[in-house]
Amino acid sequence: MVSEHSDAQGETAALALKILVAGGFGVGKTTLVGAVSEIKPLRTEELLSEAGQLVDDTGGVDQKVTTTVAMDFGRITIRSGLSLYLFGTPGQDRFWFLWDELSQGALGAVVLADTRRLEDCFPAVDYFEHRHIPFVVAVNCFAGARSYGAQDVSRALDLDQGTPVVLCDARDRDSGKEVLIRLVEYAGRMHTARLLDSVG
Ligand SMILES: Nc1nc2c(ncn2[C@@H]2O[C@H](COP(=O)(O)OP(=O)(O)OP(=O)(O)O)[C@@H](O)[C@H]2O)c(=O)[nH]1
Ligand SMILES: [Mg+2]
Repeated sequence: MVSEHSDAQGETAALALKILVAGGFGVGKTTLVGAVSEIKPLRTEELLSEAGQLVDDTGGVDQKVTTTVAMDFGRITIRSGLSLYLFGTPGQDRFWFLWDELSQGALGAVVLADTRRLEDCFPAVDYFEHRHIPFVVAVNCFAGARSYGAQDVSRALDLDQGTPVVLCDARDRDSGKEVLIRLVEYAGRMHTARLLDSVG
């Protein structure tokens, strides 16, 4: 989704870009969208039910009592005239059917990762790689998790060369904003390169 509109005087063209925030279960997607959003984020949280315990793998996320069942939505202005609409995906496998709809028209995606459960973000990495949607991997540095460098994570996930890996704290607004800026810059470069390829 890329939309442009002018203000009442028709002077400044505002650009709104759609960004997905994806990753495995309980990695901090809802937290990130809530931390950076300048509007009250829309959430679709439901209590983790006893029935769900059979299918929801809460190992490593002991404190977690709710989960996203449809999406998170928030908005952030990166700079004057450029805002991002953020769509947080549900983390659990049983909501995969929502991803195709959510990713329609997205400029790019943030794949959040937790180094204690790195394999949980493989499906998101695969999803965006196959669809050629530019993404950055943002390692949410939970307390108690051994710290790995960006290079280690990039190697462990077997990322294509150039795919940015950023360390972040999903609870921190500035940190989250930094991740989004990296994504917008990277996606901009990727789209320009593709455009040049297609005319060259
Ligand atoms: N210590 C620490 N806790 C965090 C951090 N980010 C999120 N949390 C906590 O981790 C839990 C999971 O966060 P959520 O934001 O709900 O994760 P999610 O990825 O949206 O989860 P699902 O939608 O269920 O897949 C919450 O209890 C957060 O308070 C972090 O950076 N550090
Ligand atoms: Mg969530």
